[in-house]
Amino acid sequence: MFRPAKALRLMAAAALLAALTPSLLIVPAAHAATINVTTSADELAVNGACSLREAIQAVNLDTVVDTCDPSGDADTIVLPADTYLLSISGSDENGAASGDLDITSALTITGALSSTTLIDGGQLDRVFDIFGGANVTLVGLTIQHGDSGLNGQGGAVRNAGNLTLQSSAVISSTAAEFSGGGIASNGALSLINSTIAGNSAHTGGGVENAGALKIDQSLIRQNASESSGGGIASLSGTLAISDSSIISNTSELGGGIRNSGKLTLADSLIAGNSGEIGGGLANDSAELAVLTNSTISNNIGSGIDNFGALNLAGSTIITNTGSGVFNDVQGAITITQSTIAHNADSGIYNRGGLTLTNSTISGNTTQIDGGGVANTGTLEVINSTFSGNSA
Ligand SMILES: [Ca+2]
Ligand SMILES: [Ca+2]
Ligand SMILES: [Ca+2]
Repeated sequence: MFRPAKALRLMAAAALLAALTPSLLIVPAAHAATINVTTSADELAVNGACSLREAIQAVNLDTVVDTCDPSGDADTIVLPADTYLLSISGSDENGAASGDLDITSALTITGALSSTTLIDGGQLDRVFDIFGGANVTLVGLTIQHGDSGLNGQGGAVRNAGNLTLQSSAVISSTAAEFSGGGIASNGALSLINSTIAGNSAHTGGGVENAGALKIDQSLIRQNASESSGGGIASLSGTLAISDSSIISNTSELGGGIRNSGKLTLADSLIAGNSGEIGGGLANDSAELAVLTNSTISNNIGSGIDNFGALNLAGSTIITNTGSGVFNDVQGAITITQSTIAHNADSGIYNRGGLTLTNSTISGNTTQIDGGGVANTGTLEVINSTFSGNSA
């Protein structure tokens, strides 16, 4: 029997399929090769085994190196779970022949897991050197024990190209005389579901950015720098952080983050960092920094030290050992729908321009004047609550 409802459904399904089919039939124009690394040894010998260094040379040169065959443009190197210890020394070399692994071409390196696939620099040099124009994705691996020595920025990674780090980690690396203990980037860098931990540098213990840096669902933990940006030093360019944690980093200026570029931070945590100026965040950018739905807590020093322009909305600044927010004479801050509570050296110390709207300032203390807000600048308070502060 003819059933119009079912027929209509079938016709609709057929139409949908017809609409989808052309896109389903599209296949990549270029053949993308997969290169399987078959030895954990760091070698360039023609011995029937494809090493990581040989695989990268093969992609860079688009030619077969030993048994590594890179047919096509966009190549994927597959690294089985193992420790790949770099042992061919010789820094300041850019053909992946010695020291760091130089990448000059489009490339994806896929490990098994960040806990089982380790690329270890052996403190010989940094680990990866990514050149301008190279589009590189690193997935499921850990990069460790890089040391750029006297050979410039980037303890583990120097990026001038377009680098995405996904479900990966950069740990225990150093650029003692330079910036970017974990990664130094003046290109485009995305950290997704990744960890940057235990790195150190003169500036930017975890990451130094002078390009476009995006951090999502990631952890920046226990990095240290001498001068600024224990976790991250964003010296210029853009820094966009979402759903991430910046924890237990240390520096002189900006224990967690030092920002001199354009910063947005959303749905994130800056906690337990330590800094003389800006325990959690030091912002000295004239470009508006926008912080939303975030928590800045338990930092040693102030939660935020601001010398620039900053908007804080829907956020909590709590139990920092210095001021919750310190706003210097040249600083301009707008705080909306936020809570500043239980900070030890005034909730807010304002010397510049501050507008406080629909916010709560409670339980803050100081040994001097102004437990809730100590103000020597320009202050406007709209519809806000002050309670339980002491001085
Ligand atoms: Ca070989
Ligand atoms: Ca190099
Ligand atoms: Ca090299």
